[in-house]
Amino acid sequence: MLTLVIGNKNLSSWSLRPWLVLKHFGVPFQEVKLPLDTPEFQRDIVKYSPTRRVPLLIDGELKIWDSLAIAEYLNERLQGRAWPSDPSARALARAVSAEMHSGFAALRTNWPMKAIGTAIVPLPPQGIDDVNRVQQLWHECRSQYAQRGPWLFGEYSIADAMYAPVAVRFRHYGSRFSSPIVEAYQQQLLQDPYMQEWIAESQVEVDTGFGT
Ligand SMILES: N[C@@H](CCC(=O)N[C@@H](CS)C(=O)NCC(=O)O)C(=O)O
Repeated sequence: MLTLVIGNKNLSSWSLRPWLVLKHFGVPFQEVKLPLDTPEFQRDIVKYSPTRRVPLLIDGELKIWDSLAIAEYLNERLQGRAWPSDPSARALARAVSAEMHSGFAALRTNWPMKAIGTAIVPLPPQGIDDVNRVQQLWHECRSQYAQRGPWLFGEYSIADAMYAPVAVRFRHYGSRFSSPIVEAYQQQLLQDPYMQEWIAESQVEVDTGFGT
């Protein structure tokens, strides 16, 4: 049985990504949840992660840190099913996922993920550029792959998991959308039953005061 060590569901955008990959591809796992930004987190995370960060996947003796490395490991266990089967689509899916993983710092810093609630927080120009770029790539992917299914590259892939927290941010901070195609994809991510499960569990955390 795999174990995924994660942070609060309300707050931990990096944890959400591999959690969604596990759920979407039906991989059984158990989760260990640590409350971010608490002394308890600092005490317990050292038992699991050399980087003191979540997420982390445990498979027997093997410990894999970092969301994208976990997603790649799961993809190998799934015989490549977590990326698009078409080589061109697969290359683009990897490019947009890498862009998410290494970029959009202004968006991530100014609009941290909160699954519950709403807020009005103006973005600096770099944050607005990030929002525009995300929406541009969503529009391009959805326009190109619409006939194959409702996800970025038609069928669900790691790329959708990588952008799921952005859909949550857009909702929380009331982002505008550059086109109906972009807004429909945000809704696709939010209405996903696994995302709904994550949001419901986030609400329980908030109601019970789990973490911050
Ligand atoms: N590049 C890492 C980022 C992981 C990360 O920053 N995780 C945050 C939570 S979303 C964390 O563990 N923060 C705890 C801390 O900094 O003390 C990944 O993709 O997994």
